[in-house]
Amino acid sequence: MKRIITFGTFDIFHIGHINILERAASLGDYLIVGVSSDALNFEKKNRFPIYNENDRKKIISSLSFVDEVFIEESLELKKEYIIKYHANTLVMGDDWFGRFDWVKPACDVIYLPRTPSISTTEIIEIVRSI
Ligand code: C2G
Repeated sequence: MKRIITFGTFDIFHIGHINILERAASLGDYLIVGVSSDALNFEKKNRFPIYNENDRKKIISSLSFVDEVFIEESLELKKEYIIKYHANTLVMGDDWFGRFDWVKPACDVIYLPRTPSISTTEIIEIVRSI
């Protein structure tokens, strides 16, 4: 059985998120998703997500092609999560291209193209400007 793992914030859930999760699921038999914690987001982006981690986790858990969801507390723990969840392949969007190659002894790494013209940041900017 091929186990896929992927990570993300998935704030203000949109079609780009669905597309990458669907494509990640299609590469294996079991999809595990690490949802970035609120604190990790603050560290990375200097702002808290619009939806809190429990709500973001609940949204991702409700998708039919997602099998298991956990909260990702740190970017540096990638390899530990991969081992803990027995993942064979790490899938990330290509905005992260090359950034997680260091986990490669633990599993394969695949970067998939992002869905063009949509992002959480753009949605926030559009809503702000209305
Ligand atoms: N994504 C995409 N197309 C978009 C927007 C996002 O394919 N138009 C993908 C990203 O490439 C990522 C996933 O959707 O693989 C989640 O995106 P974000 O919520 O922006 O995740 P991020 O904050 O980059 O967190 O450990 C890594 C981090 O947790 C990733």
